[in-house]
Amino acid sequence: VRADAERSAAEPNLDREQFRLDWLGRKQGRLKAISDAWLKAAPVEAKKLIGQRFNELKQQVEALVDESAATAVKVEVRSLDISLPGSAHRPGAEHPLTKTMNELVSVFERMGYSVGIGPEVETDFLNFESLNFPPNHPARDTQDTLVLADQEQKPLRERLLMRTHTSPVQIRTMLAQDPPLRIVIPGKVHRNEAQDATHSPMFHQVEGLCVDTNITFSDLKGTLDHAMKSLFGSSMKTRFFPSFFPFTEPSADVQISCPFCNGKGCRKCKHSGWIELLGCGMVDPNVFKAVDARRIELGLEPKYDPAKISGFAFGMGIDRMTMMKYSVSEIGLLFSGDTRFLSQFA
Ligand code: FA5
Repeated sequence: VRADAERSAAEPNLDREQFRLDWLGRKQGRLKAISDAWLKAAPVEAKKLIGQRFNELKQQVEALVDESAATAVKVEVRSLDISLPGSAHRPGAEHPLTKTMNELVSVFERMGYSVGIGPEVETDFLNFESLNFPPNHPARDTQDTLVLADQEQKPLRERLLMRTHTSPVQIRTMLAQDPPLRIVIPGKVHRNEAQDATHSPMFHQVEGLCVDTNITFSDLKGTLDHAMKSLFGSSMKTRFFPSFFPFTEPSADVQISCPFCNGKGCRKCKHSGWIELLGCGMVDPNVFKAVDARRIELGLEPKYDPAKISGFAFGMGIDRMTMMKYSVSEIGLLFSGDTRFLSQFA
């Protein structure tokens, strides 16, 4: 009873340690004194009874000590100083690549385009053959391909590979939908290329496809000029250079006036004032023919007669576009996951 009373008295002052020492201290604690005075000195016939009583007392005291400790934990929690400054949690931010991709996609959405996606593992037919790259044609060498293992026993058109561009999704779209259509397709692509400052074996493209009656090259120019101005600012200029892609005819490479020097000429644009950003062109009639042939194989009505419809397509490298937009010197920084780099975009 005395121990209990003392414990209660000690609690408001949190003097628990003193209470514990007073009772359980090895040299001068009360239990030690009781043990010396009563237990050790007891006559043999009383030892059992006194021992029992002593143990009861000891357990009681220990329970009080434990109870005090539990209360102490609660008291300490309650006594947290809420006026202390908290530790900062920095919120995450959109990756610069995702930012560029989303901005670009929404520019096209505002022009009435819908958004599509496709798989990164493709068939040779969709990645190459239907896009007018015949088997063994040298144009295939322009996109060094990563092929999946154990495909040799399959017919060439069914062999699986990592898509080298987002253009196969043009074919997927035309097999699934009837014209007219306007679609943008963002996604990852893979090529067997060594990494340097501007090349990566995995990079990102945004593909575009517009098919309708009477689509002309000037529609293509106007659309891409508007998209580039929306992304880089209205003072930016575009120019179109003749180029070659098997799936577009005529084809063009689009250059924009260098955003680093405003077209005056600097190291970034090799003093030309222009930077190349994307490939584009009018959909080659052979692509429409391949789509209709495949639609017939699949039991669908052919709808892409090149005598009745026309279209344009484009493909942009989003990694390089992001590098332009945010003055990033190394493509590898975009994939490094280095928070010192990424936190600059928060
Ligand atoms: C194509 O991939 C075509 N499919 C584009 C196209 C689509 C043309 C529709 C016409 C109609 P190209 O191989 O040039 O084209 O690649 C397009 C863009 O991807 C390039 O302009 C460049 O910005 C980017 N690119 C190509 N290779 C790499 C690479 N290794 N690393 C980073 N970006 C790359």
